[in-house]
Amino acid sequence: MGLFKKLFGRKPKDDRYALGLHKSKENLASLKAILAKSQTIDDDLFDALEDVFIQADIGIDTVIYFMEQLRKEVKDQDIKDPNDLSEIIVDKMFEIYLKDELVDTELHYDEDKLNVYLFVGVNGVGKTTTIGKLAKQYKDMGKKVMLVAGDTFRAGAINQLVEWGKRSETFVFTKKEGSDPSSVIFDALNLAIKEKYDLVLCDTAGRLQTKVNLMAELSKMKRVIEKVVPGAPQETLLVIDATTGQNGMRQAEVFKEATEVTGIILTKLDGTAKGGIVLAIRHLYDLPIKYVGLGEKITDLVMFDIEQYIYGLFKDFF
Ligand SMILES: Nc1nc2c(ncn2[C@@H]2O[C@H](COP(=O)(O)OP(=O)(O)OP(=O)(O)O)[C@@H](O)[C@H]2O)c(=O)[nH]1
Ligand SMILES: [Mg+2]
Repeated sequence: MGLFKKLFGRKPKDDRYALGLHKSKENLASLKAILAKSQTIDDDLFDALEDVFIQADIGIDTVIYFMEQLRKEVKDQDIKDPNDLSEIIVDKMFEIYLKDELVDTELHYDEDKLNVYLFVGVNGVGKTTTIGKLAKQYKDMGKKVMLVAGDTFRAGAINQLVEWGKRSETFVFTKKEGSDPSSVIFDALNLAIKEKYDLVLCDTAGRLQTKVNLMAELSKMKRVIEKVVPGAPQETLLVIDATTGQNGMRQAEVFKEATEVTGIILTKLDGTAKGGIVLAIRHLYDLPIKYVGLGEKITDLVMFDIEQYIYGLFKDFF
C-alpha cells in the first residue's frame, strides 16, 4: 500500500505539524487547483507542477529529480486522470525522503553515560533556542541536564542561554565573555563528570568567520570533548533556519565541511511557505533531520517524522 492511502486513512498522532505548517500549506493549495482544472496530463501540467515545487523550495536539483520520477511513474502506471496524480506525488515525496532506507530520527543517547551534543550553525538560525527547548524535554524525562555557554563571542549570548536555563530549569555553565570556547567546554565537561550529569548541550557562536578559523575552532572543541568524554560528542547537530531556504543551505554547507555533522535540526518551519526544504536537505545532504522547530515557545520542538510532515502538508488538501 502506498503512503498516501496509509496516511489519509488514519488519524494523526500529532497535529502540531499541520498547525505549524500553515504557510507551506497555502502554497501547496495551488497544486490542488492546478490538478482540478487540468483535463489531461501533459507537458503544461508538468511545468505548472514544477513551478509549485520550486516555490515550495524543494530545490532545483531535487525538483528535477522529482519530476523525472513523476513522469516515469505516470508512464509506467499509464495514468490519465490528473486527479490521480496527487496520490503519486505524496508517495514519491516519501520515497525521496527515505531513499530506500530507514531514517533514524532519534538522537543518539547512551544510558548510564555522559552524553554531549554540540550545536553548530550560522548566526540567528535558532541554536540557543533549540538548546533551551531540548533541555526541557530531557529534564522532563528525568535527566540531569547542563547547558554550556560556548558562545563567548557575541555580547548577550551568555545571558540568553542563562534565560533558557531558567525556563528549562537546568544548570548553565558559563565563563566570562571572550573566554576561549574550548576552555569553557573543557571545564564544563569536567564538572559534568564529577557531578554525574546525563546530558550536556553545548552552545556555540554562529558568526560566519573565515572558513579556516571556523574549522580550527570547531575541531578544537571536538578534540576537547573527545578527550574529556570518550565516545562523545554523541551528536553534532547542524541547525538550519527553514525560512532562509536554499541560501541558508549554502551557508550551512561551510559547517558541514568544517566538522562531522550527525544530524540536522530545522527551525522556523512555522514561519515559511517553503516546507519543501525538507526534501532538498534530504536529497542533497546525506543527513537525517532529527528535530524541527515549529515556533518560539519552549514546547515548539518536535521530533521529525516524515509521515506526519507530509500528512501535515497535505491534510486539508485531499
Ligand atoms: N518562529 C520561530 N522562531 C524561532 C524558532 N527557533 C528559533 N526562533 C527564533 O529565532 C531567533 C534566533 O534564535 P537564537 O536561538 O538566538 O539563534 P542562534 O542560532 O542561537 O543565534 P546566534 O546566537 O546569534 O548565533 C529568536 O528570536 C528565536 O525566538 C522556531 O522554530 N520558530
Ligand atoms: Mg545563540
